[in-house]
Amino acid sequence: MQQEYAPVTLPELKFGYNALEPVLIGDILEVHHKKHHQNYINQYNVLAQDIVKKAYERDVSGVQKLAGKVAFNAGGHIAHAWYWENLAPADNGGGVLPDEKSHLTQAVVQHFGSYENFIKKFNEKTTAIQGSGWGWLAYDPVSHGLSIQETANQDQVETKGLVPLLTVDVWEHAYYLQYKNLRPDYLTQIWKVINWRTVEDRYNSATNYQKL
Ligand code: MN3
Repeated sequence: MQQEYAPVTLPELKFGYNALEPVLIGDILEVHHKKHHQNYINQYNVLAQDIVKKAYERDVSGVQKLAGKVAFNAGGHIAHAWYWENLAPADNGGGVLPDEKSHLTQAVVQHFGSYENFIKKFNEKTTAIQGSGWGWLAYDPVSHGLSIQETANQDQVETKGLVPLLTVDVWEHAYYLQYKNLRPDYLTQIWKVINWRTVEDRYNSATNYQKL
């Protein structure tokens, strides 16, 4: 007998919708979290049950047809959950770079020269994503290297075997209400509210370094 399906639920933000102003206005954050993120979760919950049902019915073709939609909505949930964790109000750690002794800082300097250069390259590459997608700082557990990655739609760097450390949503719904078509302006401002502690924690966890 099948177990009862336990739906995925929307993770709460660790800050209020207005807490990232003036970088991101409250309207953007509220709609983005309550509507967009919630919608990926709702779709995922329906599709996850459908695909399990098809699998139980040995409807392989039905499973195959749903798989892409499941991946899209699962990706939408996973990426947004990362994104919210990557953000923090400017008066509560947002934008504060890790200190120079940190393992993450050493790796960023080794791979990009400095945080300033990393941010410049990240913004160039992420601005250039055509249509909707995400920019990432990712760790490769095989080469131990860091890289900037771009993915389309709700695609995840984990499917490339990489560990996501930082992600920025560049779907228009992430900035349009405030920045209109100016994705580069959104990307310039977003670093003021990036929660580097979470990036550092993920790096330390991925590399098994102890937090300094
Ligand atoms: Mn989004």
